[in-house]
Amino acid sequence: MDLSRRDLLKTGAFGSAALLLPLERFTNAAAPSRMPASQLPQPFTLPFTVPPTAKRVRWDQATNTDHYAMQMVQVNQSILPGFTTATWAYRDSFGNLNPTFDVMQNRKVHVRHCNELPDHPQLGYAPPTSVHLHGSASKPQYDGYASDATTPGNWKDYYYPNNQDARTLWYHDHGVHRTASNVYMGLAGMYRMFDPVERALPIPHGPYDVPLIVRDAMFDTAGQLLFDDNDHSGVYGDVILVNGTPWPVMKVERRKYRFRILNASISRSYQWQLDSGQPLHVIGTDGGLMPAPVAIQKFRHGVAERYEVIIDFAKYPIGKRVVLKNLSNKNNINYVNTDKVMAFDVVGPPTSFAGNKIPAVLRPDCETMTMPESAAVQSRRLDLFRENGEWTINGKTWADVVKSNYEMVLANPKLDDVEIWELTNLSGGWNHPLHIHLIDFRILSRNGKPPLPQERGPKDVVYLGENESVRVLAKFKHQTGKYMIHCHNLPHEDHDMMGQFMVGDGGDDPIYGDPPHPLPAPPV
Ligand SMILES: [Cu+2]
Repeated sequence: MDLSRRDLLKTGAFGSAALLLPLERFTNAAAPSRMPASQLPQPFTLPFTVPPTAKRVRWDQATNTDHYAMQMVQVNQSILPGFTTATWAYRDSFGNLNPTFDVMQNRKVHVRHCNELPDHPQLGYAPPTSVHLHGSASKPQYDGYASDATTPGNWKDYYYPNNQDARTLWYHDHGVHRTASNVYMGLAGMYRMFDPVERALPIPHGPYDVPLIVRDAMFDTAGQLLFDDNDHSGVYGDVILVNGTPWPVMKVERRKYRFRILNASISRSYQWQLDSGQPLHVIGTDGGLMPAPVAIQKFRHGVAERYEVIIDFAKYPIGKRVVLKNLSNKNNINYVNTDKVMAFDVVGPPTSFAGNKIPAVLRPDCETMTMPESAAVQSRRLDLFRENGEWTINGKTWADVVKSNYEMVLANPKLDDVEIWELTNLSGGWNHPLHIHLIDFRILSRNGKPPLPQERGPKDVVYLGENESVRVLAKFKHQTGKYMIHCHNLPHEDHDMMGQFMVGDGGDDPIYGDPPHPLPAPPV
């Protein structure tokens, strides 16, 4: 056991927000000025790209495991024309940056993550990292537990079972009290899990199944990323990036496309609408396919939520441009071009008609969506509010969890118990996209009314608008042990709206279950 690490964790030296705040405030105040809007690219002038696909190092037949080796590195990338920007990325052993993992259900994945990051270029800290695969029922020590920190010069293994239903997951940093600025630098990517049910549906697959990782950012006059969390309330940039490109334009054929939209922003929520007036057909939510598709003119999309959406470009003539707009929601800070996201140019007839349908039934038998409310054996209440300048859940913070030596829990369901949790944002002035790790849930009601149309699928993040109260039903299956619950507006998470629950009494230890090791890492 690394005693110095244990001591650091116990004394909370990684985790004391109070110690870190004055430095951060000072550094923010000294930050250089924002690039003027006139020097930013015009929307729909840069070509759309998709992230590369992650390449494994080897496949081990005996354990049915794909092995990947990744480095977290600082790399200069061209984001704004005429500038290079220092970013942080996960890089696979073939040089792919923030690649998309494509995984078939029941094929296990092992990823060795090496933290080779320098100090943060603006804030000056040495980044503690912890990689969370969001949407995966991973064991506690592989779930990106915030205080399971891998500091620069160390590596850690992560193992993923991939035994849930097909879904859109994403991997991102979860380092304690530094998640917002670590993710803002670029530590995020997509992870798609497929299964036979999803493969057999005549929905768009292959080149017509397209990741849309949407985030905002702002830049200083030298083209470097500028971090400002507005006194821990939120980070709101004036540039919208889709798969890393500002307001791109994508060439499409006259047929249906499936877009996996991930809101990977730090704080911004979106409200999608097509300028053509055509509906968006939502077929999937955080936990995978909905029981049935929902056609909707516009919908709200909070941080960390995933929505799979089909858009039918057969409705338009060749030469037509369709714009994906952002109508925004309350509590965002908007700029001149944050009301638009990307454009689609219809350029030709389909080269394939495969997977060109929206079936009336998608996944009717998903347990999360079919288990009855009467199966619940416990009801709990989690209230989200700000107290003494800190964001809290039931008045508690992650600092309280650290102080308790990681013992304090907000809930302790038994393995396979079904529970109803009532989640309430008690305040005006803020929204909280609340994420519960490990489990999928079904939204039973929102403010006493049925869930919103786009929310009628399995979820793991729920948007809690001002004074909203949402009841969710969840089965605490797959793993025992301690898992986090937190706001996914990342400055709220960092300061310090995060707690934990424990499934059963035991499970592997999230910090000492498989701790990091000093670099260099052996081959996977
Ligand atoms: Cu929040």
